Amino acid sequence: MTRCFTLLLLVSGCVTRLPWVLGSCGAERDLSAAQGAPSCGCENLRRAAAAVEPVEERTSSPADKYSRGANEEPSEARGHERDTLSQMVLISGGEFLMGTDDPGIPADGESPPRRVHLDSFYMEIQEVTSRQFESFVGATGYVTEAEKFGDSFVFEGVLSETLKNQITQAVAAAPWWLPVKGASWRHPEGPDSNITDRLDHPVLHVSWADAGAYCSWANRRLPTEAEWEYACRSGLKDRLYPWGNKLTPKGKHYANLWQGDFPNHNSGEDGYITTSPVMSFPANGFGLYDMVGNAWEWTSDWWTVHHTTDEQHNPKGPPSGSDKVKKGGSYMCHKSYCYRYRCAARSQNTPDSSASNLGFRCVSEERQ
Ligand SMILES: [Ca+2]
Ligand SMILES: [Ca+2]
Repeated sequence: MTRCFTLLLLVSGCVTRLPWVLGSCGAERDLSAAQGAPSCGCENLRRAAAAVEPVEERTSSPADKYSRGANEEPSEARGHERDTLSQMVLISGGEFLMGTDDPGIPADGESPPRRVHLDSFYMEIQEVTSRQFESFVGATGYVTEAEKFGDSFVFEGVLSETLKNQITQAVAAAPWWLPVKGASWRHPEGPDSNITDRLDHPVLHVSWADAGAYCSWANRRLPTEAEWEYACRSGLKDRLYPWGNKLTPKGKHYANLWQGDFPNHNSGEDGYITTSPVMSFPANGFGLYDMVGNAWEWTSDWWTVHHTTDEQHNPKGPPSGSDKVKKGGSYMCHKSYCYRYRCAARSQNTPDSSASNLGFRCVSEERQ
């Protein structure tokens, strides 16, 4: 069985797609592709393995201190985490310009802008939480792909010192990602961690199939990229973020992102070093929380960076591919490395990937 992870790396000002190949993929290693630091043209990068190096040689030091900062006044919705399915809001159909003519990361295929028409749909107002996923697993006995494979990717900054000392390899070019045995949605930082005190945080370490299985169980589905982006924009035209163009209007944080120097120091100015409880930040104009930041969110689309400029109705992306589109960025995103907490921004992972910053939410055609 092949299981390949895709990581992102900023090299010489260019975001490089850095795949990590594990297990039986090891024979497919192609270090020349992984180690090359291309100028932009990143869309041409091949899938290949990253070199690994001893942990001792890595120089990054993790951010591991929690710091409460802004947002002293929590959202009214906070604390309303549910042990059932998420509330949904109607996203009234309409047309919008998907993508942008001013891409923050051109290699990601953010351009060109294209006119898209969408039918109405309902969207969960929050990322699916660990509590909700636990209900699903309790009802179905579902086993996630990370649990089957026996490992998942964890950001070094959230690992315990004990566990870090046991790991002997890391991705050479992106040493902040470590493959951790036993990491899963129940144990986000490995076997010595649990979710007891954060059941209202987004569920992590779920693959694309895992996310789809949850949505199907809920009689829902993953959003298309177009639906997700339309919902993110919440009726605003040509804006970077769900709330406008300023990242922190009047000094207030509107999303759980990274402040400080990635990957070595996260100041936690927004109140959270890692994930936050869902709905800790203000909703957008459609009543949707955490559309950018907190956890990345899977969409149903296959990945491509080539888009038609023809008007489209309810586009569903390419018919096939190797990676799936994810949207919104995460608590790990900083402008210097991952300027992807914009509605037009996008990234991708192989469908069987899972990591400590990737989750999802569901949509439906029907009110439920
Ligand atoms: Ca944060
Ligand atoms: Ca999110």
